[in-house]
Amino acid sequence: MSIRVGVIGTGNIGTTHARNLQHAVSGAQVTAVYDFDTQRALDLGAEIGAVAYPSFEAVVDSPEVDAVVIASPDDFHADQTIAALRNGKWVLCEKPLAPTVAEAQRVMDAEIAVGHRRIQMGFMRRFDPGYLQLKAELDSGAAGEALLLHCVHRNPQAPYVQDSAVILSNSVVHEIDINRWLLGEEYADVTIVAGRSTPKVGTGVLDPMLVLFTTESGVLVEVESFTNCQYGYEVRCEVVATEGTIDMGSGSFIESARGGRRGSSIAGIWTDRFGDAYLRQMQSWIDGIEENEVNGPTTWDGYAAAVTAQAAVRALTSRTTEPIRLPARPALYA
Ligand code: ISE
Repeated sequence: MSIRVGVIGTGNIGTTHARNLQHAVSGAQVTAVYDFDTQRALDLGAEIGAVAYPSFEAVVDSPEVDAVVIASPDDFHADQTIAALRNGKWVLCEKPLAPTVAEAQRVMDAEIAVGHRRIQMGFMRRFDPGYLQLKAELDSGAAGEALLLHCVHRNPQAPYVQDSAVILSNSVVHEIDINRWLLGEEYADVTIVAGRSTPKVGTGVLDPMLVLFTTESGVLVEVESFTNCQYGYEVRCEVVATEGTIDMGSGSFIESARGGRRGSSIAGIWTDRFGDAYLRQMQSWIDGIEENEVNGPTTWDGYAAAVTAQAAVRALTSRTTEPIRLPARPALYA
């Protein structure tokens, strides 16, 4: 029997997830959608054949829903995830788990109280072919041990991200998670470096900025975050290691030459660059539910990312290196 999914939040990513689940993921069907923009939910429901519900509470309470995708604005993630847990639902929570550590802690406490992992975090880059190849090459040891990562995360525009702290918790959170996963270790500290910002942002917003992490083993992770680069959507990662380098490139696998010019296309938005990863993520989530387990990043990963992001937010104002300290990992996430 198909896993019946409710999608809360039918903006860009919620709609992408709903369409993937309805048309491309095996073992799932979308039975419910909700958005505070009622018409947007009605339009998506009519398009994919799902019922538009009047509230998120009605979705998480529905006997026609087994699992819920939380794709609402970040500030709603914690409460909606906890409500879904308390109604016995499986959850795919879009990143971030929560903008603050306190909210992330509440979610983790709620899942520990349930006594079984039921939340998968929407860190879809872990399913991206480019990052999977990068990790496989690093783990092979052929390039030696990682010493330094150069990361670039550029959005063409991010009008709803007009705050340096939100850029860290909403956008840089991807680098925070993927580099923990890539290197298999936690961070020790973080420093923010910024100079002139683009005139496309308001006064005081650091865009671009460099976020410099040091891991517990001393690997330097440098992240350029630029959310208003104008030219396109680009995510890069180059590993500098003891015997060589490994470069994921920009994920555009085709380079063409004609008319005296050579080049490749550039993604317009994250659903272009990571379309395959979003689909693979959803299939892993549904497959995991069928096996009564979480097949991907857990609430602990969401919590660790929240702790790290909050330390970066402190570094924004302190303008000094801030330590990053995680508590012991709860047994549920061992
Ligand atoms: C957005 O929510 C995403 O998750 C994208 O992957 C990221 O590039 C963007 O900056 C976020 O706002």
